[in-house]
Amino acid sequence: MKLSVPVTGRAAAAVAVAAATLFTSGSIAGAAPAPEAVAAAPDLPVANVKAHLTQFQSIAAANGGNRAHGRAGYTASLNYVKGKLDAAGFTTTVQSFTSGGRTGYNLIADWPGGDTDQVVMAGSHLDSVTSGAGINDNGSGSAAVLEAALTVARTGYQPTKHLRFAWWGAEELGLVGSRYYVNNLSSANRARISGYLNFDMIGSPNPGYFVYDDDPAIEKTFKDYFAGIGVPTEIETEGDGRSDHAPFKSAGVPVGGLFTGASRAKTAAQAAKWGGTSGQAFDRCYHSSCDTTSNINDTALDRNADALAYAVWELSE
Ligand code: DTR
Ligand code: ZN
Ligand code: ZN
Repeated sequence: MKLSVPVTGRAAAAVAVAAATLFTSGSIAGAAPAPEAVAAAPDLPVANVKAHLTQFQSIAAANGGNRAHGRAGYTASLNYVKGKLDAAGFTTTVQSFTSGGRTGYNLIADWPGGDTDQVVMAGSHLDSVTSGAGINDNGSGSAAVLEAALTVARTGYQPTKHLRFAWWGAEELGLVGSRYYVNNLSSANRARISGYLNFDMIGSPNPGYFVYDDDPAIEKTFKDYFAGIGVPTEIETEGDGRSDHAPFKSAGVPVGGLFTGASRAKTAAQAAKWGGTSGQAFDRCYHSSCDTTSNINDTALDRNADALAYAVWELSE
């Protein structure tokens, strides 16, 4: 089983491309002062996010049908993500741990620059259950976080705060990788994390649009995005403590995130505002072998990936 050794992979410096910046140049005498320059988050092409999902599907097919902790499919998934990040100029670190007698791995990617006393993190678990490829759970979050990171590099974004992206191992065994990461942070490094954004299941086939209601500022950032595109949201109530934001929250880090639903059934009221099928689970293939690339709602994936980018840009500038 090939795993890239824990190295800091740094390719040639990313070609700096002027980030899309929205600002009012100068101000007319007597007018209100010009607003601060606000870096506008770019749109993440959903085709790019789906291309990563296709890779995850192929990886599962070539490795026993899954991408689960301790299996070849997980290692191959990590190598795929790491290879893209190394080529884009990220500093990557592979953190290993043991769970259930098998070795697991977290992948951490730091974007060089920014104030390392103010670290904005975005993360997702990369492992699937053993029963399938885990494309919605959680290839969707992993692919969107990857595409956001690659977009930071492609646009040469240089925010005030430091950006760190993470792909967790063994979430399905009980948030093992993310808890290992948080527990092994010094208190000083834990205090440096100004926020952790979690993305676990963001492309459900019968989607809802749920926003975590943990940190008010992060919650507002996500709600502002969805309000801006005219999509109503609800507070996420199914998952308190059920995904990788939980260890960060327990350590006092402000957290937030997005979710499109798992095995709970969509109500008639929810179907009236979001479309889809009432009385049917948000994801009928949750933890099943049918969680493949055909188990994704492209509109939900697109909207949540763009909301992810919006929040990363807004919270790091
Ligand atoms: N624990 C996740 C699925 C999950 C269930 N409820 C929530 C709420 C928020 C995020 C994720 C979830 C898993 O099976 O990976
Ligand atoms: Zn799961
Ligand atoms: Zn999950």
